[in-house]
Amino acid sequence: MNENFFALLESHFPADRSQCGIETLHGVHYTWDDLERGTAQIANLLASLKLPPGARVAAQVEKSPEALLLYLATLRAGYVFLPLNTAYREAEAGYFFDNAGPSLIVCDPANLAWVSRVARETCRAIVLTLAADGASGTLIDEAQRQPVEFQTVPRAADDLAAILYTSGTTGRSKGAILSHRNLSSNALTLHDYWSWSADDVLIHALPIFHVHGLFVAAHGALLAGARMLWLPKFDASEVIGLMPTATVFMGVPTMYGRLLAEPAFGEDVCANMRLFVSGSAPLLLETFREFQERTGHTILERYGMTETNMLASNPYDPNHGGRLGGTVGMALPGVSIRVVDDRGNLCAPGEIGGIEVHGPNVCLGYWRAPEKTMEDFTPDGWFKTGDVGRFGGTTAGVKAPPSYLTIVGRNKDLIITGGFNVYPKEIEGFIDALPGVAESAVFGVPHPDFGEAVIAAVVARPGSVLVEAEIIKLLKQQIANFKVPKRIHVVPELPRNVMGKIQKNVLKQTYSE
Ligand code: MCA
Ligand code: AMP
Repeated sequence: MNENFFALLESHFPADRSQCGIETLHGVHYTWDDLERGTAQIANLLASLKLPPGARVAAQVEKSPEALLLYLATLRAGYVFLPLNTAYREAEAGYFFDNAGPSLIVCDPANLAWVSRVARETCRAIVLTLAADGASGTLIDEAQRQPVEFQTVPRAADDLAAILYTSGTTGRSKGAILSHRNLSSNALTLHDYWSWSADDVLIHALPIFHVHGLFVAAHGALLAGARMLWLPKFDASEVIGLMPTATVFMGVPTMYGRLLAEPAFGEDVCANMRLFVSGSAPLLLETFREFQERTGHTILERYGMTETNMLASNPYDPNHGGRLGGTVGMALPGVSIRVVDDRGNLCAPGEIGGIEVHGPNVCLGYWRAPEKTMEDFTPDGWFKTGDVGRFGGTTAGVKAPPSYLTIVGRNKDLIITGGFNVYPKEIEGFIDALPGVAESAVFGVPHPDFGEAVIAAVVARPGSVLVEAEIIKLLKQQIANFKVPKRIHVVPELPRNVMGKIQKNVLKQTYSE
């Protein structure tokens, strides 16, 4: 049996392939036939490039249906997909090219010059382009000349399908290596658990360079043979405009906050909807409750990671239990979750400890980093999430059954801003390298829109004068915009404890407002 994840998706395409699979904001329809033929053409192009077995295909392109086809075609051709955030600047992308060693990079035509140069200096990949409109670029030009049929390349369940980089606590990103089994097991589980059907219509407004948009949302619709309304990016009023014709929406908490900020958003708009899913960051109980009051719908919060795909979810089916705000629900079928204390002993219900996970959804490890894989897996093969939580217990006066997991914090120094992860250490490295900076501390503070905002406290070298706007400008030239601190506080010294460790909690308190 061919365990290639694309073969599974393809076997679920609707019998009538003339139906619409993807519809854009401009009313362009991509039928299932188009998806079949488009992926075949790109897969034929990839095959014609004679990439080595296991080759990585990196994509740093704007969201378009063709960008999704590139992902699917990479799987279909038996290669390994490596999506990159479009916000990454040269130095960031260069690290990924160097570390992952892709054989092919597909980039935006506007970035061709620097991507080609960095590719030459790092991985010597072939570089093709795909424009934001999806209709132009050398990838499309060359794919259009290819045959519209392609025999999906056989893959074993443990063969690599994708590498997704996740920020590392030491400042360097780690590539989570995901197999075809990782993708198929999670997609099949969510298909059943969230009751996907061919009648569903998904509003797809998430970026497709992360697990949430690329896997959870897109796989759900593809596996159900359901139509996707494809937005290049999230825009609250556009989403509200589409909602009366849709049934499913998936978003990060910032998106729910932005929907609620629109006066036009309410029960009428949501009348046709059956499912709202939230994840990637904690959903505030206030947002959960306000959403319920305004729309009559209860958001389903679930919990996932790049390394594990989805691991826990509130129930869809009321017979399995209620959706409890503040919790991330139960371990998904086939996934095991345990909460352990510092010595690795299981915590009793209500007790807080480290969350660990095991199952066919968990990645095979980190790309070319066996020591990091060793660090993040226990000797008995469980993955340490770095999140802290408990089963059961009471949140805001509501007692959760012992099967419900609540995340109460993280034991990793991580900021989640609008669903994107930022590791303070990485940003501190960039700030400390700026002229006139003696040292810095980067931390997160509550933010009404992004959930958390990145903030920095910076100490100047003797004789230097630091200006906030200047530091922000310099950082924007080097790192993705979402990582750039929203505020920089120039301080005479950083608060330290008796051991000399910087007290980020003190900084957080001081600058929370
Ligand atoms: C944009 N900016 C941000 C963010 N996004 N700053 C901090 N955090 C962000 N998330 C910057 C912009 O570059 C701009 O900077 C300024 O903030 C205002 O941008 P705005 O126009 O308001 O933002 P936007 O373009 O509307 O984007 C907001 C967004 C977006 C739609 C919420 O961030 C987004 O799509 N987030 C989803 C992330 C996601 O998919 N995460 C899934 C990870 P300037 O003013 O300087 O130009 S997968 C995952 O976590 C796991 C597996 C899971 O469980 O799902
Ligand atoms: P990433 O590295 O982008 O895969 O982010 C994974 C992290 O996002 C997890 O380790 C959690 O800290 C966080 N996360 C994902 N879903 C939720 C959720 N529903 N509630 C709280 N945190 C979440």
